[in-house]
Amino acid sequence: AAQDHEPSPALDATEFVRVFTNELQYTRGVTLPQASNQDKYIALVRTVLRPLIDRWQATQARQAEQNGKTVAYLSAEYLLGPQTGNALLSTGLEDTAREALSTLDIDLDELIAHEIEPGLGNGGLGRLAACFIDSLATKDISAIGYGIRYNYGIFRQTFVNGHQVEQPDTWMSHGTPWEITHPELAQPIGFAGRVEDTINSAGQPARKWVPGWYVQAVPCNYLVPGYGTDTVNTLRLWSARAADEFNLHIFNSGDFENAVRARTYAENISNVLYPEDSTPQGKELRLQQQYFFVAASIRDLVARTLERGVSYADLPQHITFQLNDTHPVVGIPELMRLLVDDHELEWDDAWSITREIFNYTCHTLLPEALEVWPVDLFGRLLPRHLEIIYRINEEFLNEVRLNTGNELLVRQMSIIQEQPFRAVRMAHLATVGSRRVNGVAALHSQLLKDNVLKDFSAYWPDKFTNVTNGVTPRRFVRLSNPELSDLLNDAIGTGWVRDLSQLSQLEPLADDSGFLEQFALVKAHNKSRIAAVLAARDGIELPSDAIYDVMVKRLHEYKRQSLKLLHVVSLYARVLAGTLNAEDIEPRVVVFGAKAAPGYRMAKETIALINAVAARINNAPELQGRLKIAFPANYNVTLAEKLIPAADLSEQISLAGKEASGTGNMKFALNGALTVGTLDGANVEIHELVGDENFFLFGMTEPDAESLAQAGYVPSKFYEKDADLKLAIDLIASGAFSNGDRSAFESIVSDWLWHDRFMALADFRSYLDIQTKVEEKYRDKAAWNRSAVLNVARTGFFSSDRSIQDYLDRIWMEK
Ligand code: 26Q
Repeated sequence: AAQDHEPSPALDATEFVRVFTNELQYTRGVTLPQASNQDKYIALVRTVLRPLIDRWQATQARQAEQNGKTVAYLSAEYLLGPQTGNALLSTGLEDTAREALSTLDIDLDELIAHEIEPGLGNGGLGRLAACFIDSLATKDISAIGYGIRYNYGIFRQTFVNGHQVEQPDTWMSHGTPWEITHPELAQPIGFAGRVEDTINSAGQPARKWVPGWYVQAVPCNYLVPGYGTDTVNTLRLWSARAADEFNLHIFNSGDFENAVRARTYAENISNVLYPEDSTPQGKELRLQQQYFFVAASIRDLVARTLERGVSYADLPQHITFQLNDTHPVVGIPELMRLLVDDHELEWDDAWSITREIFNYTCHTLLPEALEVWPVDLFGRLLPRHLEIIYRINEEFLNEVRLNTGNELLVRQMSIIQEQPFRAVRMAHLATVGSRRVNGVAALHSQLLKDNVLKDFSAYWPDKFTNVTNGVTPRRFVRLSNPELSDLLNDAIGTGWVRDLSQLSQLEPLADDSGFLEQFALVKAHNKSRIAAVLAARDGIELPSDAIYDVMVKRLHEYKRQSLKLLHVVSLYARVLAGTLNAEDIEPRVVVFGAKAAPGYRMAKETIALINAVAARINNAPELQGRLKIAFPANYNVTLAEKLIPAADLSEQISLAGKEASGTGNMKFALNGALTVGTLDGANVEIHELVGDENFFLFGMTEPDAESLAQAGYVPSKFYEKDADLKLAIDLIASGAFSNGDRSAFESIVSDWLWHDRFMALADFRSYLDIQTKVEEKYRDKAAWNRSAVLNVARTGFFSSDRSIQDYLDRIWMEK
């Protein structure tokens, strides 16, 4: 039955050749001998798009007819990654395309590699949105993703003398054949201006927003194909175009040249993705982005639903808006404004509809990552929305006062903070205006209830739930690890691609030495593949027979890349000091991939330090080539797909209680890497599922870390007490990695000794000890491979298909 779901190609090789050459001729205007790689790539995409567009149109017709509930995922980020392979997979056209193109002497893989990935997200949150829309389509759910079509996605990272330098991401410079744009369907989005008293059509006093300027939101559609199903959903990203009215309002006619020039102000809105992913800057343009895409999205879906004859009161039966963090929360007052001001509903009716429609997913625990908007800025840009928020807050706080009589609680729960400046607390607005609030891993959801949103969870215990994150097995196993996929298909059939829980059928094969050897061959193959990729891409030379120890994620202090680095430096320092023989080091390649927010100084210095250490140890004769650091620049989805399948060890070493979930951790485990990790985020659930023997657990627990912080953490005590730690830090401080310049990494060294907010030094000993266990286990190949296979067999839970089912059961379809 599983075989039934294998996509069957809509074209054979002969037809493929015909359509492809036709596209070359009539959309590119070239003959085959004239065609560039860009021409061929576009012709390939347009050929593959045809059957997808047929399915897409059928999906829209079917969903309109069914008239059920549509899930609208609102996210400022979608970190899609390359599209071509996924489209070939879902159309079942990969083999056909390869065969067809080879008859024209074209290498399919070369064309696939030609694509520049749409990097319209920062990291975990944006990639999660991309996995979720994949799963929604695969599960045949009527869904639409809404977001922003940035002209420039996440910056391209380069290293200059080991320091990060950002380059603009020009992913659109040659256009993209994946996008279907409709400028004629643009809708005007207002900003600023004033609010007036007015009389509504029933003769009642009302408020009316008169915006000061407008921008047009142009829908750009992307197809989101399910796997093994006919469903092709839509990802609708909005692009900003200057409205004609724009100039009339701001400039007098007459100054034509300046009026035209001023159009770029409006078009700026969708120009660039903000690269901060943890300490949001309260930039006005960012708030413009948020309102721009949310207002366009809500109007789009509400209008289409009302057109189908649905009444206002019934909107919650037909629409659910899922808020991906607080970035789209301005949607709550926007829907209120739409219902009350534009559609003239009573406030109370509008409010009960709104609170039924929105749900909020929180992705953080760090207080500095919680979004707040100064009320003066907010009120200037969105004056009517601020009024609405004030009224929501007033009524909410009156209710809290009535129910609890606790004035302190009233202040704590207020949507408006007074100190250190008056601002809208977006997480409070989201919680008050949503029916359900969820965290992204079991521990995270618990900590949300205990800390960040504790007053709210005490007040509304049933509002809070958990949905543990997941990743799409299509992209992160089937596409990225074809050799493992073949092995799985032979062992348990092909059903796992749509039902990842079937991986549990592998369990008995963990004791089959023949299977373990085949598994080891796949891993070895993937290591050679990544070694070749890194040699060609970055000029990095690596042995392929070593432990591949991989830490890839955004650079942040709480994630503790510096702890990984201290481990490496400590091995080197001990070899130099003569307390460790290089021959006793199990050969190891430590791979880092990480972008730092451009304004995050400590993160950027950490990058420079990793590169400096790499430059030294990679050529240190004392180490006999047994320890290497590879830090390829510009880690992105394309590289992740090559790197993760090659990993033996997955580094998930955040301070317990700081990483909401993590999703890289899941991708690694599913590809048979063993995790070295703390009890943080979804690591807790991975550890629980794979079993302690198959996971390298270390470090403080969240309560441990909390007590240490309460007791007064003094990192220098750990430095004084631990000779290996001291040796490592002293080596860095001595200038060994900076040509004797002791000042180069001075701020990192003094941060370790005097602040160390995320307690890397406190976990150092435990981390070193567990890494010794890693080496011991790796020497026992059979034991290692057994654990690796058990990681695959026991982590099917982390499919984003399962996450989506949880959203359906606990949030979207919950009664
Ligand atoms: C907000 C306002 C202004 C500018 C930028 C931002 C902003 C942008 C991106 C704030 C946060 C982000 C991204 C957060 C993020 O990626 N969080 C991660 O989400 C993952 C998916 O749930 C989790 O697995 C990670 O643990 C969490 O860190």
